[in-house]
Amino acid sequence: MDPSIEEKSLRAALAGLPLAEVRYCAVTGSTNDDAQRWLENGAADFALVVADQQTAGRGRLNRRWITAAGAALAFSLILHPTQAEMSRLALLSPLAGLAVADGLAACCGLQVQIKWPNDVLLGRRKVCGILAETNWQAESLTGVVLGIGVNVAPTSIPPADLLMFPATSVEDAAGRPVQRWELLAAVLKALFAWRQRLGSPEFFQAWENRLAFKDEPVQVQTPSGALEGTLVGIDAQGGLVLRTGAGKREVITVGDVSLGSPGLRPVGQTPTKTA
Ligand code: BT5
Repeated sequence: MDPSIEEKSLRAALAGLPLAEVRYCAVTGSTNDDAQRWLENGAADFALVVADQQTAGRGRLNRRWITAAGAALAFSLILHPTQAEMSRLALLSPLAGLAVADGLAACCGLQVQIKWPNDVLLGRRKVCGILAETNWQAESLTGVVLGIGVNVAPTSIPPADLLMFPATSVEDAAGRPVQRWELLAAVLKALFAWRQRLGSPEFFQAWENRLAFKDEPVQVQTPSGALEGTLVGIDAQGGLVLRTGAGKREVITVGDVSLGSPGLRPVGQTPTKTA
């Protein structure tokens, strides 16, 4: 579609939301990189960068995120954390996960699971990835960039050999076409609402209710090695709680979760231990 028509339709869908400013790019490297630069040049709270296509989209740990043209949502929201939010920065990516969950429920009637820390799954396949990044100048926090990518049309799903975990799209799950800017508006609306309740009991309850693989055997790859155990839940800081075979409680703050059952391991990943 003509980029100016896309942009008009995007701006119409976002009208009425309390966004500071919206920048639209037909093609960019990474909306998170654009948002970081904008933040350094004075972007306000709730400034938003949206791209139709990314050529250098990023995941966590410098992994790649693929955004095909005309088929996905790729956007980055700039936040200036309040004093209260400063002590809860780790909850900003689950905030995005809850927003995507509510947006998909409101817009498409879909029920998602959140794979800790912040992948959004439909039917145990990844439909959305989230990358929250802080921006510091010397000792002070300039702001946070909350980057969100959602596979909307089936053509947004990357080839299986590029995936760590099986993927799907919103339209595959909904069984009908979805207007992506309407979905974006629903996600942002939910994000504004959850931000008011960041770290509240309802926030943790909603997160736990959608937590993927609860009470199931999982394997977690952490920077210091792999851990296996039963997924118990989330602690008050947003860490993942596992109960290992020896009955020990382990809290993990950084890692990638996969199911302990061999059939559902991330694509291409082999277990370090057999159960
Ligand atoms: C993520 O990282 O899932 C975070 C992705 C964040 C993307 C958004 S898009 C807007 C903003 N701008 C950016 O540059 N980034 C953000 P991680 O958990 O590390 O997962 C990365 C892995 O997901 C890759 O290694 C692939 O296996 C897989 N992957 C890549 N593209 C995918 C896609 N479109 N759908 C499903 N899985 C994908």
